[in-house]
Amino acid sequence: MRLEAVELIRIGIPLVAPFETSFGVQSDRDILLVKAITSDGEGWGECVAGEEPTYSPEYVDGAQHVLTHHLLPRLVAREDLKAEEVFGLLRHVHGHQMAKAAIEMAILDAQLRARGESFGKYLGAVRSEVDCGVSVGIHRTIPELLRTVGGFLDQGYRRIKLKIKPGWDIEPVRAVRERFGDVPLQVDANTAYNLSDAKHLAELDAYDLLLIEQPMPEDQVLAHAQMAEIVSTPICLDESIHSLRAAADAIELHACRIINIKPGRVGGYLEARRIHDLCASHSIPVWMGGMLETGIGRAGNVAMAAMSNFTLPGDTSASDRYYHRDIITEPFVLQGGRLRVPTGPGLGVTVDEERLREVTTSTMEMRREKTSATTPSR
Ligand code: OSB
Ligand code: MG
Repeated sequence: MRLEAVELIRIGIPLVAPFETSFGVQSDRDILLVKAITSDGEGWGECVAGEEPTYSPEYVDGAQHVLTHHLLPRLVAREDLKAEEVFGLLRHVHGHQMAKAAIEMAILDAQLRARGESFGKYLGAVRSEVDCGVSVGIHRTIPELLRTVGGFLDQGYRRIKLKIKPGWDIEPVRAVRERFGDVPLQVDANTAYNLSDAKHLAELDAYDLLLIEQPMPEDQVLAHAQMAEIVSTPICLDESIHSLRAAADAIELHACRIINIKPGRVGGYLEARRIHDLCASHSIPVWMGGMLETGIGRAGNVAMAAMSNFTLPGDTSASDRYYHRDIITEPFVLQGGRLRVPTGPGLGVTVDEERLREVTTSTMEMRREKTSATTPSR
């Protein structure tokens, strides 16, 4: 198919509650959506870059810039384009995985919608619904945290993940264990610690956690292997795993026993699938991460989480955990602690055009003929 045009749609949408991590608090999201208009029909992608480069070096304005000036020109110039070629065509642009993932996703969605195949079928889903966990932000007090966690458990979530940082780690874990017994529990530090904190984090070993996610900065892969000698709770990497190569190296170094897969962080669903397969061949369980996605990104993540080696509950929570009103016509609803994998063509969700208009803050269109003629500058 040919990529005739790409719409870059920015939306501003409030979260139902502020979400605090070791790198900051978020109350509203500024999200870049990508609509691919192809000779075979349309497809949607969602860019997971945040407003600021605090989780990763990518941020939403930068993603829009690199798409406009460096990525889309490499794709719209093609007479014939398949989603499977996108990753390779963009290889000379270093980094910018989230921006690359968004356009690959939109093209894959268009391609699959055109042939009536779902994301789940295409990716090799082996189940029709997926177990869901929920990521719980840092709270001001322990009683407030316990109220939030209790509410999520009442809704049926099958696993709780607590965000931690220095000064908010052992106490909240102890309090949740004491109040809620042996609920599946894990923590995520988002790089907030150093190797010198290993003895302190080893205190978490007493609480039977499923894993500790990304305790140290993303480039400190070897330090994670060294921390694993001191901390017996399994270490899981998130930020460090930005490619198949990074995953292979981390596994070889024994830096992690579990991997969190986020398609946006690794350059798209196809690279994410390669990481899934690599992990399966090394008996490394994986689980689906989350980036506070709208129903568009969530649809792809839920489909991928139905693959065989996704054996731990993911951060694939229901739409209402994030947004009062999602931008798809049928939001994701938790049923028995699970979400159903969409079965319709492509992502299998329909954008709610009225809601989309309501939250849209800007739109930009890149057309094939214009793009090939001029190099936009800023
Ligand atoms: O580290 O997993 C993370 C949200 C934004 C950036 C990074 C992370 C997260 C989450 C939320 O933990 C997961 C979700 O519910 O989407
Ligand atoms: Mg994480």
